Amino acid sequence: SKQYEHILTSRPEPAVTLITLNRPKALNALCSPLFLELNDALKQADEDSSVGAIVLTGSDKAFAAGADIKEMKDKEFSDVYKNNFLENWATMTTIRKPIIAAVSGYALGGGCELALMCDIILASPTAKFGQPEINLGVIPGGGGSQRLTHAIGKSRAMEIILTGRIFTAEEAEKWGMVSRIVGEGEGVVVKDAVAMAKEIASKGQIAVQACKEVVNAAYELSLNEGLRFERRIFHGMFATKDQKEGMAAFAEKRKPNFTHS
Ligand code: CO8
Repeated sequence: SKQYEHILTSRPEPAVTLITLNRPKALNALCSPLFLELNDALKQADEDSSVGAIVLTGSDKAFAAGADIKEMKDKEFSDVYKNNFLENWATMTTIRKPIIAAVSGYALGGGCELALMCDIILASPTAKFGQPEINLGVIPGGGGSQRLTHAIGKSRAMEIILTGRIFTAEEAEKWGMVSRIVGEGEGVVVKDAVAMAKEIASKGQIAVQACKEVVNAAYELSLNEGLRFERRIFHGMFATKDQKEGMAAFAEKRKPNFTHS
């Protein structure tokens, strides 16, 4: 796989791409070059038909401690407005394959927002989330005000964003922002995320992609529009070989052999 400067990529399972943020000295602060590399690696995995799911992680100490404050601090309004600063963060949301965030340590500011852009968040018991932008005289800029509010509700999101306080893995789980907390120990969250990604990658890729598409539609559409959209996509599944194979395998009491077609 490609050599990058700020991230590492690997294939811990034949059908799983693992992307590791790798700026240990800066607690994986998200500088612009890191983002370009991350987007490139995500697109590559999305286009590789042998990849079924993606895991995004950081280090034991930090998933990511936010956007790079040192890179941002001297920017002027004219720079950020003209160049549409942070616009490329949205690239991640165009990826069709499932992305699992394996979060250990700090996930602050842009780091928390990055996790929220993923499809599933698994947290180590050491995970520490927060939107501390208020302490820097700014506001969340990577979707925190929207995605965190959707994930945990208005009152909690207001508290977190207005006070800037860190919240724990336990709180994040109780509030429904992370799907679960894994066992203690270095590397456990990545191991569990890779196992989950492997399981997802064993399904038919077309149905997996469609699941992601319809669940995400729940954030954009009214209930009636969403239900209609889901039913149309469901109907579309009957044009795939994987539907024939999956249902035939059930009737024949055997395991399906999906061909992603
Ligand atoms: N940017 C740049 N450098 C950072 C960042 C950061 N966000 N976080 C940590 N670092 C650097 C430190 O400066 C330090 O570098 P050096 O050794 O050269 O001094 C190194 O990483 C280690 O950090 P600390 O010594 O501070 O480590 P501690 O264990 O004492 O503290 C903390 C860890 C609590 C995480 C602390 O580093 C901290 O508070 N970091 C900043 C957290 C923060 O405010 N994050 C929000 C940033 S603003 C933001 O994300 C806006 C989002 C905009 C949208 C982005 C698009 C999605």
